[in-house]
This record gives sequence, structure tokens and C-alpha cells, in this order.
Amino acid sequence: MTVSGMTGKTVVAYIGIGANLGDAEASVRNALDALDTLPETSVTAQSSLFRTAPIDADGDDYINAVAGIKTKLSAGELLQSLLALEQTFGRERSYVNAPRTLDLDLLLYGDQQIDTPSLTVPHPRMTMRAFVLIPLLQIDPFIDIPGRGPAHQFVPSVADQAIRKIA
Ligand code: PH2
Ligand code: MG
Ligand code: MG
Repeated sequence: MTVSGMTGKTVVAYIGIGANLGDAEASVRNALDALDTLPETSVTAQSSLFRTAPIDADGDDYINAVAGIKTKLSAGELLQSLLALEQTFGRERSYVNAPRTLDLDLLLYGDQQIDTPSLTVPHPRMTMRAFVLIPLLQIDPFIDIPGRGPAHQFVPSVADQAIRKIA
């Protein structure tokens, strides 16, 4: 363990996982395993896997899930680790919301609200997306979104979005 790891504070964070290119289900499962191998990070909760219709995107249905982690990485370090992990899964960024082998989004980082050019937490669109809200609420039905309030209050507004639990 590094010196910063010895002194750093442990934070509970939530990661949105999505894939709709290649073997999406395998990618999401492998991503859950890979998150657990990040330095100073362990996966403490994982949602079911869900098949979801693309929102503001084209291509096949997505497989989505949410992971709860405990980490001593800073939010910036965690973001960099997630982007690096996407690369190991062959992620290409050809155009906005293009079909992807793996997307890892930092949804929540403790109770922090972060607004920098490279990172906005809570994830700005998470309250508008069933593929985030439903798996997140499966892990913690009473979770609060910092600055927004209880996550469950947003469910009625995404009720028209197709989502089906597959595993
Ligand atoms: N991700 C997007 C855009 N649209 N739709 C679904 N169903 N699942 C996603 O993960 C998703 C999306 C941008 O990251
Ligand atoms: Mg995303
Ligand atoms: Mg992303």
C-alpha cells in the first residue's frame, strides 16, 4: 500500500457500467471484476444486469449495471482509472454516444459535488436515466443524490424507458 493509501480517507462511490458492442454481457461482468482490482479499491455491492433500450444513442440494446465501491483513490484518480479500464476493453470514441464496448461513469463520490472541466459529480444526467436509477436503487433504495435529494423521487419521470432485468 502506498503512503497516500495509508493516510487517505475511504470513500463510497458508485460506478455506472454500460456496453452495447461486442459481447456486452461479458464485458459488464468482466468490468465488475476489473473494478475490484483497481488500487486501493474494492467492489462492495453490485446490481443485477439489465437490458436497456439506447437513450439518446444508436446501436443495439445496452447491458447496464451499477457497482458500489469503497476506494481511497481521489475522484480524479478514480476517473483516470475508469478511463484506462475502458481502454483495456477496446473503447473507441468515434462520435458522441457511439456504441461502446465499455462505458464506466463515475456517478457518485461520497457526498461530494464536483464541477471541473473534466469531471462533474453527481453525474449530470443520472436522474434522467432508468438504466442508472433502477440498478442504483436496487443496491440502496434510500440513497441520496448530493444536491438533488432521494434518488427514488426521479423514478416516475423515467418510467417510459425500457429496462429489463436479465441476471
Ligand atoms: N449510455 C449513454 C447513452 N445512452 N443508453 C442506455 N440504455 N445505456 C447506456 O449506458 C447509455 C445509453 C452514454 O454514455
Ligand atoms: Mg455514459
Ligand atoms: Mg462515460
